[in-house]
Amino acid sequence: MALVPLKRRRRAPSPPAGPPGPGRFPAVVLCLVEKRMGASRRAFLTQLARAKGFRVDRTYSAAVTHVVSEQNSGAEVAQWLEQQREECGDGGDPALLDISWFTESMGAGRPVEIESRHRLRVAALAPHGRQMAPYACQRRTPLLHSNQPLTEALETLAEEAGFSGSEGRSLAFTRAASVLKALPGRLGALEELGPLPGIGEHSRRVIQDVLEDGVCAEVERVKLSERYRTMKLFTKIFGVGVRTASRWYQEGLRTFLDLQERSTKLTRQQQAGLQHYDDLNTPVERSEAESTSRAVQEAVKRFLPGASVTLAGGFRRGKPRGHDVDLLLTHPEEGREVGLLSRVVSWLDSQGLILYQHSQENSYGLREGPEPLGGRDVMDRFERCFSIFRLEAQGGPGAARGWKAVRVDLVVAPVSQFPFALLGWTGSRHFERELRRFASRERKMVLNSHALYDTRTSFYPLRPKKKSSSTWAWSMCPPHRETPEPWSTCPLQRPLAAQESPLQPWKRPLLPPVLAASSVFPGDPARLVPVD
Ligand code: TTP
Repeated sequence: MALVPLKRRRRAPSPPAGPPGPGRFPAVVLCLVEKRMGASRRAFLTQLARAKGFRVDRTYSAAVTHVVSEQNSGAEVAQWLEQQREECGDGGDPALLDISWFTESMGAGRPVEIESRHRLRVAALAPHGRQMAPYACQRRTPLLHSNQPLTEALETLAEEAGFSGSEGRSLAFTRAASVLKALPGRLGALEELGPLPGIGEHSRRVIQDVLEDGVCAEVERVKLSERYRTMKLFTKIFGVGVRTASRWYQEGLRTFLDLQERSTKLTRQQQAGLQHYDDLNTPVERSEAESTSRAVQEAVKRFLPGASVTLAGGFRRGKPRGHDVDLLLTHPEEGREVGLLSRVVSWLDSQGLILYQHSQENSYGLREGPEPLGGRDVMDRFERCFSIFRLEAQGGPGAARGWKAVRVDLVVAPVSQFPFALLGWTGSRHFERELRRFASRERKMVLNSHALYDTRTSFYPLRPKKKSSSTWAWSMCPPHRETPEPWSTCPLQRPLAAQESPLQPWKRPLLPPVLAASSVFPGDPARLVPVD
């Protein structure tokens, strides 16, 4: 390629900003990777391509169809792409090409057909696979990834297995999907997977079918099956779990009309769920989650100044939308949070903001100790309120009537348990499950949303020592820029003296053994994907 000398010119003009229209080839949008190519050469190539009628975008977006780089490996460009996707919050699935494709296209005056010799080898997947950590909580999983059709197929089977009560099978498909989400690029062939952990025979067959035919017949059959469709319809009602939906299905119920005609007995929660079914199954936007959080903050401030409200769940992981809003309430002084929830909920109710609510008391006793090692206690015992808010509609389905029903969970955590609550409520469910499995199998500890216990020495809870502590669980909920309070005010930011311990009557709070955070969890959980 001798279009321009590789040597850098003294002043590198940046490529002309903005794409000028669709160009002569509307199906092709180029983006050139500057790394190794250099700014001046990139600017020159951009101008050249535009002169020939190509659209060349300066920054990456989902519109880009061809990413061209020079002297970079496939793995490097795949990593670059992942970063761009995260930055622009946009997906896209462009071809990753070597400069040879660009040179030939310029020579031909049109985009030449992409041949395999033009493609960058992202077969770095196999080596990556061999290095891939076995637990999902040890892997970096980006919000947007390149294997959507594969993970969707596996997750459909996971969901179906869950509907049939086959927890083991459901978990196997979920694990396989989670591994694919952590791959650095798009999987082109099954062989590229190599000996990846967590992908069993059945999942491999599904992957192969999707890679070869674009769909997997088994998945398509499941999606069309009456049982799957009915279970999906019913479990999307707030308050209806797999067991209830399954019973209704066995009784021959298939539609909401059936529920009505057979006078099916519904709980108050299910009635509310059915009444607001459409709204509750419309994604909650981040702006809606934030305005919910502000409303709760205002109420909290009225009754307990200094208390904090933290947005958790998928939104804390960076998702732009979710199915509900999870808010954690705490106060920097242990015990001050008691009684707060009922006052907040009553006030919000009096303001006409609550359509439905039911609360549950805190039932966690530190004396009890945790579940036995390997126990499956994923539910926490914090005081909480399951509610449906009446939120001012900001466009969308509720715009005509002016409001929208939104599911909100309010959870109160005493400050000594707050780091664990925040970690537990950040999710995803699969991440949490894996974290607990890691704790139990690899560290002989028990982690839940209240505490971390060392079962080798005792069942005493370990407490976070300070922000910079090497406790791995603590390090997994670092102060994130999106996490406002209570990190700035939280006393746990400094080491607590034994007498300050909120964990009385434990005689002596055990300090965590040295567990290097980096060996466990290299990334920031706030940027992890939901894998459930
Ligand atoms: P969810 O709100 O159920 O899930 P999410 O926010 O990840 O998903 P979406 O984006 O679709 O809204 O739960 C958030 C996390 O909180 C979840 O990963 C596990 C945890 N959690 C508990 O610890 N206890 C609970 O009772 C529930 C409902 C969730």
